Amino acid sequence: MDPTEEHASDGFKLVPHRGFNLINGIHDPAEVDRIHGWDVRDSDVFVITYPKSGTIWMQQILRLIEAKGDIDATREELNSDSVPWIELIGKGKEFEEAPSPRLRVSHLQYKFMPLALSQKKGKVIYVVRNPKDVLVSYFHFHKVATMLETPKDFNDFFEKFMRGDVYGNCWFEHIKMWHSHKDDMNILFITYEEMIQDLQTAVEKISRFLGKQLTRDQLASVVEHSTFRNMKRIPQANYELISGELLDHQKGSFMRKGTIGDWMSHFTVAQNERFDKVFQEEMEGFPLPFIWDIRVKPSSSK
Ligand code: PPS
Repeated sequence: MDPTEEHASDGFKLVPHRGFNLINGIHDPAEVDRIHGWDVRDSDVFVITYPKSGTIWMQQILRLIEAKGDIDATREELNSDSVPWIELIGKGKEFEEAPSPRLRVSHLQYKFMPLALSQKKGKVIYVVRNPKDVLVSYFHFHKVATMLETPKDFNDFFEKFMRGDVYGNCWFEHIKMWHSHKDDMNILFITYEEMIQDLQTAVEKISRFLGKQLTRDQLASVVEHSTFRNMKRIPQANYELISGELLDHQKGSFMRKGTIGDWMSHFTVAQNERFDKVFQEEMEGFPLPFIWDIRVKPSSSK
C-alpha cells in the first residue's frame, strides 16, 4: 500500500506499539512484528540509527561501496530505494524476495530486529551521533516531515525529545540496548562525528567491515560522492525527489547543515545543563567517545 493513501484519509500520528512509537500510515505493527522472524543471509547488511544520526549518509556510502564507487550506477534509483527502511509498510515482502546483497536501514529498537542477527548472521552498522545535534536536527526535520507533528517551538521539542515522545523514543535507551547486545552480533559502531572528521578513514573502515576489496581510486570515488556538499547536488542522494506528501520541501532541506555542534546555537544554558546531567546519569561507563564540537580534534571525547 502506498503510505500516502492512508495519510490522505487518516493522518499520520505516533502510535505506541510494544513500548515503541510507530507512525500510523507508514508502519504496520503486525508487519513490524514479523521482522523478528526474518531469515537473514550472511550478505545482508542492516544500518541502524536513531533518527537524524546519518542514515541517508550511510545509504549513500553503502550503495557506492557496492557499486565500487561508480556514481553513474547509482543514478537510476533514489538511495532510499537502493537501501530501504525495513519498517515501512510492504518492505517485509520485498526483503524476502530481494536478491543479495540486501542493504537495509532501520530506526527500530533492538527488540524488533531479526533474531538471526544474534546468531551472527548478516552484519549490522550502528551509526551514533552526539544526541544534542540529533535533537537539533530532529527539531528542524519535524517542520519538514509531514508525518511528524510540527513543534510549537524549540523548547516544546526539547521536552518531547527528553521524554522520548518522538519516533525512535528515548535516544539513551536506543543506543544502550543495541550496544548491550554487541557481542552477539557482527556489528560495527561508527560515529557521525568520525565520518565528518575523516570520511576517508571511515569509508575504509566500513568497507573493511563489509569485506569489500576496493581499489584506492574506487574508495576515493565513494568518499567524493558522499561528502555533504556533493550529496546536496545529487537529487537521487539527498531526498529532494521524495514525495511532497511525506516531506514539505518548501519548509527546509533534508540536507540541512551536516556539521558538529549546531546545538550550541539552539540550546539555552539551562537546557544544556539539564541535558548534561541526564547524559551523565544515563551514559555513565558507556565506552564510546562523543564529540560535541567541530573544533575538537579527532579521537578526543568530551
Ligand atoms: S533520518 O530522517 O532519520 O533518516 O535522518 P538522517 O539521514 O539519519 O540524518 C540527517 C542528518 O544527517 C545529515 N547528513 C550529513 N551530514 C554530513 N555529511 C553528509 N554527507 C550528510 N548527509 C546527511 C543531514 O544534513 C542531517 O543533519 P542536520 O544536522 O540536520 O544537517
